[in-house]
Amino acid sequence: MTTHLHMLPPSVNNLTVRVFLRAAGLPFNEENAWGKTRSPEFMAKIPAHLTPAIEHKDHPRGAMWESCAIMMYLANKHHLENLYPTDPGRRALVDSANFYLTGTLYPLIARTTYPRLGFPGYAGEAHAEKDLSAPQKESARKAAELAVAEPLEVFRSYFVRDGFIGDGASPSIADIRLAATLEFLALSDTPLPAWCKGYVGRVEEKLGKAYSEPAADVRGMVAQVKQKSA
Ligand SMILES: N[C@@H](CCC(=O)N[C@@H](CS)C(=O)NCC(=O)O)C(=O)O
Repeated sequence: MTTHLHMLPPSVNNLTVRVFLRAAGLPFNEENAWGKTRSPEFMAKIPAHLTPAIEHKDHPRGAMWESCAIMMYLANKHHLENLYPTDPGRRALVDSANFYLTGTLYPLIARTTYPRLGFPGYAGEAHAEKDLSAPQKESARKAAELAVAEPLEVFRSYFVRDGFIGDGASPSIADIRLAATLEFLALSDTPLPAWCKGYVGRVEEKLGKAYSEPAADVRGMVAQVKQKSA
């Protein structure tokens, strides 16, 4: 059964599921959701107006969102052991990494990079506050950038070590989520640690075109933003 993916090409949340669908070899089609996420048609299916979102006939509501939950659903449904191990210990590593990423690391990366990408900030964040001055916003952005180092080091020392998350011989859904996320860190002033570069390279080498083809959309936009600010 074909999965219909609503996606935004320059987004790393979306890159995650775009890589996953290709790596899993599942039948899918992609629709660019640019300008559509707040439309009544879209919100009737996906009330959170978020991408990535999939439509799938078997799903109890017919559609769902959240990158990690989408990968978990499809990996469970299609018994994708390599991408989402069933051994409880290995699965715990994968789940823990994904929750830590979406709950702790990603919000910092968003506050670091969204102002530079021109993406909207979430309500209450400095970047989204009209009354704050540019230096105040930059100081908040910089604080988030500096705070990225700690969770990143946790990923290195606890989850990734010298291999892949979940201790398998090939990338899991948590590696797809982390490698995709790291793509945006090319926009911070702090250089990406060497281990991150090696790690993304390892994930990309194992996944091949499944990673590099959709990653080109994110990399192209990151390069454009860097060129403009140079
Ligand atoms: N935690 C979510 C984040 C999804 C998200 O923030 N999606 C953004 C693009 S990066 C979006 O679709 N925004 C459109 C909107 O809010 O209308 C995930 O991992 O899927």
